[in-house]
Amino acid sequence: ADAATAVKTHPLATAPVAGPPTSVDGFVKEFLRELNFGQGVTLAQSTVNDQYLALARTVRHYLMARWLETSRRQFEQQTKGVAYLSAEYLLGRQLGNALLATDLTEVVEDGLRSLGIDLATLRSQEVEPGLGNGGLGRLAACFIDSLATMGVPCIGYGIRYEYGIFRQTFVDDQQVEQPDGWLALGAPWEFPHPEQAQLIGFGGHTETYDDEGVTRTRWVPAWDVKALPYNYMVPGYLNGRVNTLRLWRAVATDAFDLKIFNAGDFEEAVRSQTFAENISKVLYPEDSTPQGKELRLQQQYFFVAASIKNFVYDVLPEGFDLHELPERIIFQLNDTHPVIGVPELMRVLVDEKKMDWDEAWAITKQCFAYTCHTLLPEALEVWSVDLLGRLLPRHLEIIYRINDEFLAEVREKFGDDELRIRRMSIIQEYPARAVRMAYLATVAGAKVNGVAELHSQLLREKVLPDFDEFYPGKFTNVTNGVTPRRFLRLANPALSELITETIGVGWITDLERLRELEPYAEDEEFRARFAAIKAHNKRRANAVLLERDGFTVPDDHMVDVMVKRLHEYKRQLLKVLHIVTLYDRIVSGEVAAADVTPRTFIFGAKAAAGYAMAKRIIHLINAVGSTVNADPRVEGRLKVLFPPNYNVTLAEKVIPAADLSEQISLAGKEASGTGNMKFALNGALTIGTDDGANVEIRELVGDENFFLFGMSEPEVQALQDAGYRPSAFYESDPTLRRAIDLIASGAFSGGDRSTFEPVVSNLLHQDRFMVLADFASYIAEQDRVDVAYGDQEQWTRSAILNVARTGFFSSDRSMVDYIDRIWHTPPVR
Ligand code: GPQ
Repeated sequence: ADAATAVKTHPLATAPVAGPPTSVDGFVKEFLRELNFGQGVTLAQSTVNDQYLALARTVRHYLMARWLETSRRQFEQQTKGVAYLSAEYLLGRQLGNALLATDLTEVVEDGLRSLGIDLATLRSQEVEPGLGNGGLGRLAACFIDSLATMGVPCIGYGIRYEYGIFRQTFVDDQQVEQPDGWLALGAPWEFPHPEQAQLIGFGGHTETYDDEGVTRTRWVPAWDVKALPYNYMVPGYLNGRVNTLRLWRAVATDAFDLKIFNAGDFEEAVRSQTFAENISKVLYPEDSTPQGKELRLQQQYFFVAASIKNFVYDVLPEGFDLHELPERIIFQLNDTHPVIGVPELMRVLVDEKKMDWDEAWAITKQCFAYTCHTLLPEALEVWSVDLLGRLLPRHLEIIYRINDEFLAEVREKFGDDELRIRRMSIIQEYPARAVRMAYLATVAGAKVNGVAELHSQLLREKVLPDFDEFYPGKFTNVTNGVTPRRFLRLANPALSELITETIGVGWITDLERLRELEPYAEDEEFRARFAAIKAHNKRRANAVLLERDGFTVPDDHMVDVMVKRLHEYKRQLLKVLHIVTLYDRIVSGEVAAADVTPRTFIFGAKAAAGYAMAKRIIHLINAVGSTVNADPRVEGRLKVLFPPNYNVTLAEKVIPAADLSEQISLAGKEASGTGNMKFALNGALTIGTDDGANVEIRELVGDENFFLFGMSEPEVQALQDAGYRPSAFYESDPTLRRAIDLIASGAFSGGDRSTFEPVVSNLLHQDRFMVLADFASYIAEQDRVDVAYGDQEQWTRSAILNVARTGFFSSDRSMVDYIDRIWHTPPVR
């Protein structure tokens, strides 16, 4: 105890020693020290990977003092902060961002050059942590970047998957998934803290006991696993702040192993180890389609329970009065994945901290807020009562009680309206008894938000109308945003430089200042420079695609990009039908090749491994691409590129090169979209439906700088209600018929009519997302795109205005909205 006190009261106890000097010499020394003593090689012996690892660790040193200082200050001040709970963080590469945040890029570049090393080479050595599926995971990464940059205390909590989103390859034009062993070459950005491990229980039963005259419940789990925290730095941009992302890894508990081991069953002991470690083994590659698998529920409870324990027992100071929890923290639920945290906090407060139920509920209701990211009914998570009761028996009891009390309140307000009660119950009865996690989140959350204006409106009107009526003021909107650091400053250095030269550097942390670019749309010289940058970015993307996939993007082509997860609702098929139509126009002789605007179509899309139709669509895109790219009749006019394994790293190269951004989901289906924002900010024009955040993009950039097509959400609803018959569109539209017939004929499958028969027949007889209904409008608008692209001066004007008018979509602004409308954390400095 004396030794501990001596350490804690030492004059140097809390002030970290300064990081290495920021001079080139200081850097070189530190880098070589890491290479020699950390990596254990001389410069001459070192591989690129050695150099990358040493560089990453060197950069960490520069961030470390700020990190320690940030957590020391937060501990002293005890102001309200955010705990962002997310099963996914799609971070992208770390090195470039860390260099940007510390302003070290030039020092490092110069220092490395003096050693004969190229910084860009080391940067491309980094394997990105793909710990997310798509938009939802990338949003979490943007949000924690913004919070650090704005000086808001935030801990991101999540799972350290050993394997992130699968690596996509194509074999015979079809998707094949490979494991993403992102840790294999070393993990220089993480800090394991095994001493802060938490025990997480599962299974077993509950029992009541007498606690000095009070009957209490305790949960007796049947087995447990250890949750080990791995901390990651989340550096703010040039502000000296470094927040923490804490990801949990599952390992077997010693006790569990030992018991079996002592019983003499070594194999069984190893099996149990494997069983425990399975929990954080792999990211579920399902995007917007929860599978209801037991391991998935284990993952959810595992990381949420570890996070809440960590916060309550380790982050809060000793003796903290838990009645004040709502003044200290808000747990933001990123979709329903972490919603099991609601009964978990109740269990901690009532069973462990022996708080009265009503008091605990009053606190819990103020500590959570819920973000919904979808409108698709099949994407709303439910957990069967069977499974929940088996895996988390105490939590199921708590959920039942929350539901009973909630339904009693509903009765009080609306009378014994049994239909309404059944509709609103957290427990669904059919087709199987199950917990509706979105309902639980809505009942428990202080606020519920959608992710774009239209989405939030439809969420209130169509998905949760009873709840909106019951809880006036609970629903709100926060339109998504993207971080300008990664998606403009880092991804598009050339444009960033032009912007900074024109309006100063303020835009990087105050993106609305891009407005100051508006007048330059009329400046011919500025337009020329802007267009030259787009051309430069195309060549840069070309170089990357050539190296990685052997693809070339012709210099004189419009670059037309659709990158996002493969989902029927996103309608990659509509894009395919457009390409087939253009192809058909040329090969049929209807239009002379010379009269077609040359375009290169770039796709990027992963399909969930079990999503058969999505995989067929990938096959079709590749098949159409192979045919089109090999046909001399369309050479130099149409080109289709589908680089496999689209990820954040590739996005950073492809998005700045795009002329046209495809945001073509059926209206009312895409909650927001965030790719749409990244493209507009990088000076692509959008062709899109009135869906998600497209609506807000169009309002901001103006109709004349946006290519709108397709039905509006009310029109979609009306067509649905009237009875949608896709075949009617097929029969009445000869252009559509030709495109579909061409696919059906086997023109893209070596004459085999069966290959794409399921795609064709689904389109003709079901077409849940109304591809055929929007086809004519899409083609007409695409023809207008061609005409518009013919006037390059005007196109560039529009592109500049897209950049100038979309500063609203900074995730910094999203954070301000969360703070004002939901979190009520102290104002941002
Ligand atoms: N989103 Cl429900 C996902 O990426 N994964 C999911 O499981 C669900 C939603 C997306 C959504 O489709 C996009 O429209 C949003 O822009 C994005 O979340 C972030 O809110």
